[in-house]
Amino acid sequence: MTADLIIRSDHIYTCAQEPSDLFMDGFVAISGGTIQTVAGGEIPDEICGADTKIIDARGQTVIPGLVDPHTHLIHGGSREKELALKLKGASYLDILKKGGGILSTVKATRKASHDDLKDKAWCSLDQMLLHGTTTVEAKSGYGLDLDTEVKCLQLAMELHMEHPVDLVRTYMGAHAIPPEYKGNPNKYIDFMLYDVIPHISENGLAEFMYVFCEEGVFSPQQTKILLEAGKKMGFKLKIHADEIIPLQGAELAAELQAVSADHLLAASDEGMQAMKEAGTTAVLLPGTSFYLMLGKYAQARKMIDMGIRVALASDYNPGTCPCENLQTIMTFACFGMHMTPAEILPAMTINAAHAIDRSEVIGSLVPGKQADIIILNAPNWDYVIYHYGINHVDKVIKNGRVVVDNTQLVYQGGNV
Ligand code: IZC
Ligand code: ZN
Repeated sequence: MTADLIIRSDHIYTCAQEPSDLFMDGFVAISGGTIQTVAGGEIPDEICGADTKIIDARGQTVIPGLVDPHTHLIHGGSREKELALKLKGASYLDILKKGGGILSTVKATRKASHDDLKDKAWCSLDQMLLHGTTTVEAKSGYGLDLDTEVKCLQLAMELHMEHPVDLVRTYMGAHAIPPEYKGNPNKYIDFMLYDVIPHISENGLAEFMYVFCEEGVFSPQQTKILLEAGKKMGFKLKIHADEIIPLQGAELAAELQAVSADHLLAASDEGMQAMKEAGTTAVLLPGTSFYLMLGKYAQARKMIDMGIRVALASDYNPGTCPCENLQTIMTFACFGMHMTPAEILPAMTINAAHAIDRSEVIGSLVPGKQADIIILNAPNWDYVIYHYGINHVDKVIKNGRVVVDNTQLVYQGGNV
């Protein structure tokens, strides 16, 4: 069968299986939006038809499209005014207690029209795509009431259908206690358990459920009740675990067989061991550690050495990491957490795909997988991490179609 598109390069990192995951001279052939062949050597004549397009990426680096498994993509407004408060010493939880932080974004999101939310999220998705991200997990959690949560999750589906970037949806009603339930957290939890979670499940509005388990927000006991209910209603689970205070979130993630536990700066050794045994992916968010000025990062080295699957994500959100660019996150992963370039690459591709239960379809250059591929203006992968602060992405191929070319967006009307 002839290919629609063939990419030739001397640095193709497939992220399939070490050590055979780098072709120093080879090609990737794509047909019907799917990877057909990845091989070393010359391109065989029989896959080149009259309409086959060939991209010569020799001198450049070819890797799978980046996967961002933790974002808060859809929200209204921005929170730049909190920056000065933070610099004066106010903590993230102090700002939240004063009705700022998450609750100010809730107010802005409730007020925003569908089109305003869509335009803002679309711009963010364009930025992500320009920087090499081809699949994004998106959490709700800035509506909290039923209508706004549903509005945001429906919008995420609309964006998935219309924008080239693929979206995976997560319900996160358990992000903060909304003002209408102030002082009455149990009533809000009942509202989620009996009204919102069943509605979202019955209408197929989200695949995952996530709870912000943190001191002063949702306790481990409340988290467990919510996630167990979600699991019974068919959701896959994710947990905000041990970011600031150790609350045995990693242990809980393992116990509930969560797909991922996210943050983990304060995770215990026992919790990490339990995650390893349960096969729970660790999603680390070093951009957030940097932006919160914590002076501390998750123990990526220890987790990798223990054999835990480690993924990286942006945590793109208006409070603790307003950054869509995964290449910036790579800088913090390397220089903050001491992950090597060879560890960062799978953490942003195949391991990130595992974190959203998509490892069968994306995350590596393997025949039969979706043809999501990026071509970087760099002679090899290590160079991308080494030369920081610029966008290395030259081309993005999404589902076999070129959507970023020569560093510019070239898709038409979305719907790739
Ligand atoms: O809006 O501050 N961590 N939730 C939990 C966030 C960060 C997002 C925000
Ligand atoms: Zn987050």
